[in-house]
Amino acid sequence: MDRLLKIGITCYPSLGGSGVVATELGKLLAEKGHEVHFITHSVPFRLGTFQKNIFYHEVEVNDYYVFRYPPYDLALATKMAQVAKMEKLDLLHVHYAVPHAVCAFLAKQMVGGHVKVVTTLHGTDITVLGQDESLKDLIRLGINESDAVTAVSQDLINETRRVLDITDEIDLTYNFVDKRVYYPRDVSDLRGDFASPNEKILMHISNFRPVKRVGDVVDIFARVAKEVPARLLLVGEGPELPKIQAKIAEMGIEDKVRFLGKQDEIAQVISLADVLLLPSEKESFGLVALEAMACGVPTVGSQAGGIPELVLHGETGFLGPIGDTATMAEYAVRLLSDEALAQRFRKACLERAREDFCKDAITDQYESIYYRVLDRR
Ligand code: GMT
Repeated sequence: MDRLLKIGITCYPSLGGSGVVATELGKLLAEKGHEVHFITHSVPFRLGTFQKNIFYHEVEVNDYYVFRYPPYDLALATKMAQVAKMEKLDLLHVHYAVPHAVCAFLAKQMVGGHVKVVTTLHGTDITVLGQDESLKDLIRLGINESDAVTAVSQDLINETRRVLDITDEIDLTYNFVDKRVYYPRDVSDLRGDFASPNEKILMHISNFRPVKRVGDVVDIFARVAKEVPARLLLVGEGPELPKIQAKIAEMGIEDKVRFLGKQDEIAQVISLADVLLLPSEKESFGLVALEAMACGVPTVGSQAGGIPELVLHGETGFLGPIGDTATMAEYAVRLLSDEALAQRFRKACLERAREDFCKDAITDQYESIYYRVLDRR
């Protein structure tokens, strides 16, 4: 067996998929005996209760009067360096190039080159921030100074190379689900609260940012509801929410739509759905579609970014061009009105989540990247 490691993990502790993946990975590494130190501004929302081998170090920002803006990034870099020295960390695994890989680079300068830096790209740093000329050099620095870089889809690797002219190796490490948590839940007693027995449930879960195209979710649903008795459940919070509420009122479909807000028990919530809608403009991976897949729920969505690497068109879901709500609605109707097809998709979803996105295989992949960079010493 390879030696056990001391690993620092930094992520956005309260942010969607990347925070979930970083935290779950840390927990799995700790289960395998590694010592994991989360270095973040608040406790990661999925960390849960006390667990052996897991430590949490809070980044506190000093608000000295000379600072117009309290410098979080510098406080993070300093904390990373302190923890790395005090706990004798082998490496820092950071999620997002900006600011985390750049902070890790600074920490490494303070501690010395023996601490390695592994950076995982999740999308927004490349597809959104990478478009900003003023940030490009900073993102490139974070990536080029990392000892290894991973990305959550092949599409994101291609995009990183294209947008930032990166030529170094980038490892493909897909996101994963824990089948002990994500499996089809028996929600028969809950379903009646949201739909009558003859109605299908369509669901969308996101942070309601413009890239999620939640307006398209509503358009797809309105088209579907003309053909199949159905309800729409919207899960999450975010900047587009008021606009979406207004749109639903304008279309006169409030009685068919429920807003569930932010939910923690995602496996339970997703299990209520017959179809997940994910018509995003950009999506480096689409973790929610994997969570749905693991619960036996197919996705109808767009062909954006890494979604086609996850959702197999015609097998575990259907994908249409971005913005083509008519096509996506047709696909949803097809799935919702053909029980044999729906059963086939459900089975394929469960198999694919278990076989291709299993937590053990992907944790092993990260571990071998860690050993690779440490062996380069
Ligand atoms: O989608 C978001 O807005 C949140 C963001 C995040 O940091 O969690 O998601 C990104 O990382 C996820 C985990 O790897 C991916 O599943 C999402 O596709 C990716 N979002 C985008 O690319 C827009």
